[in-house]
Amino acid sequence: MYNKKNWNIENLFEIENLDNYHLDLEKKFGASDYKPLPVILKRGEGVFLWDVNEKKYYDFLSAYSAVNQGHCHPKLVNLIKSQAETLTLTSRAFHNNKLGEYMEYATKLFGFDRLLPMNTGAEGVETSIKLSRKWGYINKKVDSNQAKLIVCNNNFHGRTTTLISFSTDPGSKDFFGPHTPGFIHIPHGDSNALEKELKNDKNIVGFLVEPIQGEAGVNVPDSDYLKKVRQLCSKYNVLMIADEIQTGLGRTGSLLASCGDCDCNFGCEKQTTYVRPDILILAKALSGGTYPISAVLCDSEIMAVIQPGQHGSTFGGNPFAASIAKKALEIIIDENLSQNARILGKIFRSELNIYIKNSKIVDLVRGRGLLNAIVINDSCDSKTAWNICLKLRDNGLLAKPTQGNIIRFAPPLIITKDQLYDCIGIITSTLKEFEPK
Ligand code: IF1
Repeated sequence: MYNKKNWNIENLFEIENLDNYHLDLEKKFGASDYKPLPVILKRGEGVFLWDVNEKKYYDFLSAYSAVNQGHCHPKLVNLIKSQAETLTLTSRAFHNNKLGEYMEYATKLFGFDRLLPMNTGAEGVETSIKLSRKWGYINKKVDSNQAKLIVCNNNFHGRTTTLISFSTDPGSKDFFGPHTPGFIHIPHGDSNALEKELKNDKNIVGFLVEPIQGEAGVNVPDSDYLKKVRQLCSKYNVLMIADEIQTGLGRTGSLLASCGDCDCNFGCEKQTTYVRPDILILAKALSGGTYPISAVLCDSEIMAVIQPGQHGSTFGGNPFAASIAKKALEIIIDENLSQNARILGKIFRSELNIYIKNSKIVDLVRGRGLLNAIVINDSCDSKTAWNICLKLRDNGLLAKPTQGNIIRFAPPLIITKDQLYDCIGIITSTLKEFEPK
């Protein structure tokens, strides 16, 4: 605990207004697992954040796409208040009166038989690995303890010991071994590489894939990639596992990135571009950024492999989380957030492309919906992208670099056209400051 006795009231007042107060406390008492952009936030509403000095910012990270519905969405806040007064946690030792309705709503919305509730995204991915391994042993007669999953180079699926075991980022995995075995790597976006592996090994049970790689720098594969993946997984009787933790829930301009380039809210099974994974993992915006909630969806044949005592979580599926998740999904549908992301994303990329034509500092803009990134024309270990983000902050917009020279732009999906144009103005005028004279 910070020793407040050292400070008299006047002192404390002064310090509260001093940027370094909170920062110093974190520095002194926290772990060094993050290097945040130097801004101390205290309030959020919709697309905006305010720092401790009441400076207002556009949020262009959305807490890594968890706040698709906007900060402190009033419908979520009201629901949280009332559910907090009523019932929060029972554990799954007992039933509660919120879980079933949420499960029905979510499974019907996404078109799967069943939902398994967890908390963090990483737990959702872990759950999908357990499901697919056991499905393989039971349904595919995979050799005992030999189940393998195919994953992609440059993947990001979370931070648990098993998930970092198949990371290809040395910073994420080195010195945290021994690593969990049973993972095969292929390049993202390469269906030929997938088939080559599938042909070779009958013990492969699943292919775990981000439809668009987020942390790797918003890598969008060819438009027919997922379709080919689907066909290959079916051909070789392997589960297609879509990690839509970052790409799902409207972010890429459709309810799921697996919907591909399709305009409908969902119901996209009729659309030619929809690819239905065997296992779908959701998290982040499943709570609108209010609480850690994840979910794994699949059909009965797969879900049935987990029986009582074989998986679970103290908090997963609690009535607080279940009611929040249902509301968070309803907001995405009711407020047409997928469509908004689709339309505004196109504007964002086309406006930035106009800027890039005469730019020496920005190489390209890429993305889908409101998950976008610009690539800065400088080496990965340069400070340029970081310095641009500092300048963006000064100019009232918060974004964060990834991979050193890439800046991700992902505002809440409730952003309006006028706000977006305002932001494009901030971004392009900030970039201009970095163009060589
Ligand atoms: C950090 C990135 C985003 C994810 C996908 C699973 C998880 C994530 C596709 C795990 C989480 C987060 C975690 C956060 C940074 C962040 C991130 F830059 F690392 F890649 F969003 F872009 N699958 N991504 O993106 O979910 O367990 O965190 O709930 O770890 O620093 P989680």
